[in-house]
Amino acid sequence: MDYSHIRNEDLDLYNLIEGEEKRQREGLELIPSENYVSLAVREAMSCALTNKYSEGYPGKRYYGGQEYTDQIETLAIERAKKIFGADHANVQALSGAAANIGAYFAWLEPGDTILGMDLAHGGHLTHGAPVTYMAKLFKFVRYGMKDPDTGEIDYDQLREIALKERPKIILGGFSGYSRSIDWKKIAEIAREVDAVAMADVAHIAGLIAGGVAENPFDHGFNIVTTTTHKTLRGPRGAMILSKGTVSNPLRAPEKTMENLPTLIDRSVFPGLQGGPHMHQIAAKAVAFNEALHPNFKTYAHQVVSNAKAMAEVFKEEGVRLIGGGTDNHLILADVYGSLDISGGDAETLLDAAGITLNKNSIAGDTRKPFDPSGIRFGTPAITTRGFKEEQVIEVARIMIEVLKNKDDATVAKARASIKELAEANPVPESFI
Ligand code: DSN
Repeated sequence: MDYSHIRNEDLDLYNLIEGEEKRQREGLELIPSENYVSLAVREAMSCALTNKYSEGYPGKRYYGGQEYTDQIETLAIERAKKIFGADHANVQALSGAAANIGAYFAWLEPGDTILGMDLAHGGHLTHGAPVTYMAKLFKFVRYGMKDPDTGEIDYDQLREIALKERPKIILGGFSGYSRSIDWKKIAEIAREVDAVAMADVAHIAGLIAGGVAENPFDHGFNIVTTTTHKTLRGPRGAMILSKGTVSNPLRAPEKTMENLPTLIDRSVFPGLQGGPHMHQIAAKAVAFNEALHPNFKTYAHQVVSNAKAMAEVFKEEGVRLIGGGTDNHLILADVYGSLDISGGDAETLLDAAGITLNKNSIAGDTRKPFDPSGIRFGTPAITTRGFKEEQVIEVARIMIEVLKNKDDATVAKARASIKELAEANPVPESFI
């Protein structure tokens, strides 16, 4: 990207941006929720649409001058619907948290109950962590894994809690879970207790788009939320997809499943947000077009093959993996239990070696969240760089060596190898 105007106006900021560009170029990104977007997505993010206000929805805005914005938002909506087989897409949600909150308020009243995955078993902050405002407004009850070593979700427990608590939403989805979810089972339980089945697929949206993970809509889910910047490889942002009919988004309809799309639109605007970020919506449209390209299928399959290959190396080296392996793009390893290093120290050491990942609590963790027992890492970003099994196995071996030896010499040697790997696999400018 050309940053000449920033450089002329604000050298301090320019230097910091350049530093981050270099960090991303020379290191390897293994945070499973991060990725590299195309230059087309970045161009859309910095285009003139950032100047525009567009409260409302296509054809029903509160501001003039919507000749192009209406068409841009419609493009993003139609592409999103096509990718996920949805009846409706709200592409205005600014972030994953806003998408989830928007979906909760579309269907619930304060005090209502949501049944979601236990945070310690892989659920997300916005699925009812006690520190969130949502946890003060709604009652969250939780299901979890039967056994962290196999990762199988306890669907009997899920059903029992659903029958007892009668939640209005049953939520499937995660930010730290490496196995597949039985969407059909969850949707069946939701129907049994007359709840809306909602999936937060933020982590695996790209895998669904690429046909390598199951789509909750194919199994009877009513609402699917997702961020757009993880495996889906778009700009930071989110969307809410739903099944049902669409009426006037600015009128309050009855709370019926058929009206979910309208309830969601009203919940996002005017309920939760003001003006949509039209540059972000344009960038989503670009990314959705890329996700519809046949190349994206190849990418998504490689993301999973790479994660499986890395998981095997860790297993061969005797490292305990939560879930016993991976079906998706991420791996959760108990480094404290297996390699006698805390998650925090592992993150710091690997950072010094040029590998970025995050410390993560594991089910039943005896350590504090800020320095837990686990690390979480994954393959979306390095797969975008073109890494195949051979290279990710090399990366996994380097990681193990650093975590086992824990000394400066090993870190320095690893850093040199990682830089070499990164330089041999530059971040591509476009994907189609
Ligand atoms: N922060 C994201 C993640 O890393 O999984 C989820 O919002």
